[in-house]
Amino acid sequence: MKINKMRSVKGEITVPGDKSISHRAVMLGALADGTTHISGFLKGADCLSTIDCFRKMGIDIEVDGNNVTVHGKGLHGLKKPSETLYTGNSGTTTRLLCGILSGQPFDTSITGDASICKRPMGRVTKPLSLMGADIENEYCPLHIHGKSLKGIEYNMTVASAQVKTALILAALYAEGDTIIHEIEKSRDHTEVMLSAMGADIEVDGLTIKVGKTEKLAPQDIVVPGDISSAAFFMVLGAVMPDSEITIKNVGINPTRTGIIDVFEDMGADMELVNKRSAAGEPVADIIIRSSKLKGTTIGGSVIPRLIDELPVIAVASVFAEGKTVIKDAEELKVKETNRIRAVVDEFKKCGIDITETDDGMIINGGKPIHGADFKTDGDHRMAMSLAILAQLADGDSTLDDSNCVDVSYPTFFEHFYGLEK
Ligand code: SPQ
Repeated sequence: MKINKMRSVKGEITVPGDKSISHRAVMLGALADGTTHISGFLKGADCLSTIDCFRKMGIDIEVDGNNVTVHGKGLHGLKKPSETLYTGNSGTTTRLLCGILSGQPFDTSITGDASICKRPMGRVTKPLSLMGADIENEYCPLHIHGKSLKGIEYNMTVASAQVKTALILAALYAEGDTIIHEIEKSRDHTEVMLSAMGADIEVDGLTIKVGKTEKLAPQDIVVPGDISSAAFFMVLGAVMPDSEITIKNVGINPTRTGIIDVFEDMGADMELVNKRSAAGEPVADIIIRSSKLKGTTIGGSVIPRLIDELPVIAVASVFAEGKTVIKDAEELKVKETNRIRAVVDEFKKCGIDITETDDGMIINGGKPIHGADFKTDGDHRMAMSLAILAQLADGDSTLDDSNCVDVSYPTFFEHFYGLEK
């Protein structure tokens, strides 16, 4: 796909629903006793994989536009699927299912696409095994033999919401309390949703305590717009000349707003307006205007709060004056692609001054760049980031695969070109 150039952008968009919340709403809705109504659901490929897996376990799920109705059968109502569960490109589906399926009275197998088969699953299977789980393999396909589980106290070794959530979900089935200590605060949508559903869960800073839970109450879940999708338009609006974008209804849960902190540091012309709460999650509209960005250092506890936004933040830093250092971000290596290597390799094609480091990258911004033929390697976030990078490059650019945006943002290109002034 050739990336058509726009001179400036203006307008209003509503980004699709939050991917992390959409997954959790289906999973927890399936485990609740009764009907959960979800509005604002993200109909991206990853969340549709989650729906497909639960349908294969006997859960009746209706999809009508972005409204989803999940007829939950309770914590003990799943049935053994007759085939291997296929999770597509979705790390969240794969890892969270490990937590749920470890304590079921039946065996299951899970696999996904080529990217999923390369992503490490030992980070969930190992701590789950301490609870008594029996999972074969550390890469997909995984074979899960359902067992009785017991609570544990566990110090996390990576800042990962997926690992944390897998343990929390297994803990709902385990005898005795499970206590999890995070090393950094990661997204807490599972904890928020489970509390609302009446689970035995307490959060105190970085510590989460979960007891065996008999019943989850179904909910009406309103999914806010995904800040990880809004991030592309925050960067587009900031770097394009003579531009202004209003991004409506964006989830601003503090465990997700690292990009807002970084944009403030970089001097972005940005406003958060109309702050409100939607079904337990904070929401706002974000207004972003052309900005004179400056380089910054990004590392430490902010990393889990913006991990998925780092490729597009790297794009912003290309157009910022001075040096940007991204550090403590080794986790980028185990995403849909190695997102440190992918960003560095693709950015170098444009003549960008970028250096790969062990835990991130260093970018010297504010210099002219030229277009290139980009490879996405099927990574949705790389595709969208590179489309924005291409806007300010001299000459033409192409993307080898633009369909991968369907994973998290099927309407991305419609919104992107719809903003041309
Ligand atoms: O679901 P998947 O494939 O892992 O998706 C990604 C993404 O870029 O969309 C990561 F590749 O998001 C993860 C995120 O990086 C979604 C997620 C969640 O919903 O719990 C948590 C993060 O992963 P992790 O490993 O840090 O817990």
